[in-house]
Amino acid sequence: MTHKPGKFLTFEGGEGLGKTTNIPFVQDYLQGRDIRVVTTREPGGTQLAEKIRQLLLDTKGETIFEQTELLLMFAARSQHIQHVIKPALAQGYWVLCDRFTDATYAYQGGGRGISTDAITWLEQWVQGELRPDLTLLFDAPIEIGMARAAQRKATVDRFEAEKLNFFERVREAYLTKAQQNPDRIKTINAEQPLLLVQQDIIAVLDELIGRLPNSA
Ligand code: T5A
Repeated sequence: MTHKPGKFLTFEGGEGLGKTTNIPFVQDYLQGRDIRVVTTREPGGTQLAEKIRQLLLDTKGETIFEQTELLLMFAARSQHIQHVIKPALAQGYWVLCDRFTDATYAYQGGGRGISTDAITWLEQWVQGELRPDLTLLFDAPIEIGMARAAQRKATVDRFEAEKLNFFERVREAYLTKAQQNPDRIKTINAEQPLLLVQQDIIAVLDELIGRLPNSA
């Protein structure tokens, strides 16, 4: 049996701005429209990629150099694409992914200062033609996300331990990417109360669903 290929939706933004909170909400909303959904995350999503995630987030052990960090992100992504994302899309599932390559442009590019050319080369090599169909970018002043994340958990991972100006550069890189890709990346004001955030999300999803063939 052949399936209509699914859609690839990614959730992006700085720390603690509501990606993880809103993915189940989007999942429920889409399932309510009879859309089959798979949820996953990066780095991670397969057994090996989750092990790479642990290495990347661990605050102990030897220094991880920027280049190593970038390559580990794409090593995990390669596994994830081949084992999870592509098979699910081919079977007609919509894939909801907590972070993807826009995070690499923001954190390794903006945050660490790695050249866009290097990231673009790896993106092309590892992903081929695969790009998200839609990206929800949760945006707010970084202090808001940090305060929310701090309320939720006591420990910080290796990225959360970075300084404020690192996260300013991450936010800037995300916003630049959104400006460059206005059709794909929809910026959501994450400073609002959750109810309003979710109204904005529904508006974006309805717009996408409305553009599908036979959606009427
Ligand atoms: N990374 C990842 C890279 O450097 N390069 C890459 O290529 C990739 C893929 C792990 C790290 O990996 C880095 C970036 C990350 O540092 P992660 O697990 O997605 O990635 O990390 P976090 O962003 O740290 O995930 P968080 O779970 O902390 O943030 P979320 O998911 O954005 O926030 P969430 O939903 O957990 O919300 C935080 C708190 O705020 C509340 C929630 O209830 C929760 O308590 N909240 C709100 N409160 C009030 N109003 C609202 N509108 C709210 N929305 C949420």
